Amino acid sequence: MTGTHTKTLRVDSVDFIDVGGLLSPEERLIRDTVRGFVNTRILPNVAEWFEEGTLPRELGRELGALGVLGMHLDGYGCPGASAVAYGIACMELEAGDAGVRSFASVQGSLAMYAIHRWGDEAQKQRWLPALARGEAIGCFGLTEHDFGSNPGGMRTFARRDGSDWIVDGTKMWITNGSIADVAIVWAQTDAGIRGFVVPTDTRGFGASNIHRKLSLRASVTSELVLQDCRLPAEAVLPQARGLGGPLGCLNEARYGIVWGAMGAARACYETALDYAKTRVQFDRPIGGFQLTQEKLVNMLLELNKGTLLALHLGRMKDQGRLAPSQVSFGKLNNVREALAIAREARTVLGANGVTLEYPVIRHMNNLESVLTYEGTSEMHTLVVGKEITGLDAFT
Ligand code: TGC
Ligand code: FAD
Repeated sequence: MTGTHTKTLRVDSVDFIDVGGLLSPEERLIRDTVRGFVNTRILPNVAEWFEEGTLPRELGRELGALGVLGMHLDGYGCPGASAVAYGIACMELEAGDAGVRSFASVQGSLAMYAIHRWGDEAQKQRWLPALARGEAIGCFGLTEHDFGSNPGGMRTFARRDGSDWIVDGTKMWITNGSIADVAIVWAQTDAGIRGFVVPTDTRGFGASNIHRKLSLRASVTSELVLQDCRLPAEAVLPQARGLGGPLGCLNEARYGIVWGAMGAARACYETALDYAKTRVQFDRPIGGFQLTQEKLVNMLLELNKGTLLALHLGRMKDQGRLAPSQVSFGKLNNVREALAIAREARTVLGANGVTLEYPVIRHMNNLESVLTYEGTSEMHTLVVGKEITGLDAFT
């Protein structure tokens, strides 16, 4: 009878259904290595960075040495890891802080991926090895003040002047903007949307930081201004034409968020579970009250389901059969559930839940940005809605 054996099986209180058991030894090694880095380098410092509203620039080189910048890209000094391995790294980084995962996402999935996917050989040689090592920092300028969810309406314009390009326009909410060495800037042209590789020391390029954020504070967010910014002909990404150029990059970063959100959720759940076992009210640990147990179990269900979903989508991506709408499915579900977990965890901690002494409210506030960037939850709902009905409800 299997029933008697079942009693002796050990069940983990976090990875309850043993999603970790589905990982290869190499994937587990990557998980443990990134987790170790987060435990020693990020967690002891991140509350302070968050409070100060900074992220140390030198972290770029450290993340490069860790091998997580452009880790799913091949060649040019990139590790060529699988999509699952990349996702696991995102999950572990975001268990530290979404700002750190954002740094890696923007560098690897947006700036580096754009060059890797759409660039020519010279652009790849010039930028990818330095970006992989974290010696150079990249950013990705798509959003504008008046064009967030609808980037196709962007006003930034690039016109020809002889063989050169002259770019004018403003980009808003750009992660790493003011610390970047190179910006991937998307602009309208007479022939539709094109992408440009812009060294940030180009005359006419400027970046200033956006202050007073209450979310993703351990992350630099900037406004980019391009004024009569003259670029040589070879600055354009030759293979990218139309909105599919930037949206193709977003698929990569959105996929990383499917995993990353579960890292933040795990950190919140673990904190709430520990707290519930030790915090005493009415002469007993609050984890002994039925209402607290229901909260913890609901968090556990969504954490494990979301992690399993991330792994499933990752395996599909590695097999080359993950559609953009399936990435939207994952981002929509996992960020929504991570936010719900963070909010529930916050209640378990009572007043302690509102301080930076515990990671929960930091993750909770970060997840508000994660819900919005890389496509809002509404946009991803409409992407999935369009896929299942065949009807476009965006306009
Ligand atoms: P639509 O007509 O549907 O499509 C235009 C062209 O794009 C293609 N396409 C895609 N290609 C690859 N991947 C995708 N996910 C794609 N979605 C669409 C499409 O096939 C078409 O190609 P073609 O060749 O036929 O021209 O475009 P639309 O204007 O109706 O817009 C659709 C919509 C709303 C889904 C899209 O605009 C969208 O995704 N909006 C959200 C914008 C967004 O996500 N912005 C993110 C900015 S970057 C950021 O937030 C970084 S945060 C960084 C951090 O982690 O810190
Ligand atoms: P809007 O598009 O104005 O949307 C406002 C609300 O209206 C949302 O709820 C939206 O879902 C809803 N809405 C809009 N249209 C519809 C519709 N058709 N149907 C239903 N609801 C609709 N961008 C970059 O390019 N690069 C970056 O590196 C970057 N980093 C970011 C970092 C942070 C911290 C943040 C907060 C944002 C970042 N962004 C970046 C910008 C981000 O991608 C945009 O904020 C996002 O795409 C939404 O655009 P918006 O803020 O203009 O909101």
